[in-house]
Amino acid sequence: MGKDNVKKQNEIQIFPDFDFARALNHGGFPLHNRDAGNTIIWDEKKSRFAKDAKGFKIVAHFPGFLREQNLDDFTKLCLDTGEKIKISIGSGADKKGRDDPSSYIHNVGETAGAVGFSHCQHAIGHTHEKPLPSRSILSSCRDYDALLGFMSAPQSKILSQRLNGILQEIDPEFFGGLQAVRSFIDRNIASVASLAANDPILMEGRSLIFNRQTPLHNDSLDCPTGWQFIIAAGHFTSGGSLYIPHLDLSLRLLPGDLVALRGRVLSHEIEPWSGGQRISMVNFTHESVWKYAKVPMPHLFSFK
Ligand SMILES: O=C(O)CCC(=O)C(=O)O
Ligand SMILES: [Fe+2]
Repeated sequence: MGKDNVKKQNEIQIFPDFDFARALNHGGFPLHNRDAGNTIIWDEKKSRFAKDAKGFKIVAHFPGFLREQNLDDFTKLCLDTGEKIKISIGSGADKKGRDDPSSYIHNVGETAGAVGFSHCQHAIGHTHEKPLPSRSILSSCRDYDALLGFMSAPQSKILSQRLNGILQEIDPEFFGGLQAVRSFIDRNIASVASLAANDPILMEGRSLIFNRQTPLHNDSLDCPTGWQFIIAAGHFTSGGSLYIPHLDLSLRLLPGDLVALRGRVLSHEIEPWSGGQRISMVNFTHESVWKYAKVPMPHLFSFK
């Protein structure tokens, strides 16, 4: 897709060659190549949306979302948590995919590893059973204390509330569905309800990632019509952008920057970075949890 094909309207950029509904139902859209020279780069401190050919919102970019003391406090909380749980590499379910050990950058004095600590999730192949807290939260009293400490720390609670607010703004229908999922959980799954009582984030899924140059993937368990949030923290100073080959779009993802994307359909990867520690937190919601709670997911024709 050439740059000339893209119509700009204030902070909304239309990608006329990409049709989200078709990509979701039939696939078949080419993955562009970052090196071909036509890449659209969003590297300014300006909030923007990307919409597809039919005007569906598919990406939202909020550079500078977390700033100054809030960013420093969040970075510190992430590093302290990683240290307390003795975070490690490649122990998750996806160690041959996006969590391949070779994707981590090892630098002296920096942390490398990832931990998933969803309020609730289904074990693979057990989507008819109750979704329960991630095993990582309950693997030891030490980890329970550290991860619950992360969730209920003031800086992460405030961040969670702000992320809920952003979601409500960009997709009120999806936000309403998530509220219905939460209310089902509160009524039916005591262990999850007790975690959620300490942590306002509505998306039940979360991972915290240190120094991973996340390779190209799509999040195949996420809600098809849903969103995932990626927020960067740490000390790196350049690079580390998020590249979306379907759109040939590279988005700045420096410490404090937030990207929301429909990550089930739009594949994405992290570009190399420099200047220090990279941290990212991903918030997401799995289709199987909505199905278990019998909450309808937004239909393609209803979102904008
Ligand atoms: O490393 C990142 O920030 C991207 C992570 C991601 O896309 C994922 O875990 O699904
Ligand atoms: Fe992802």
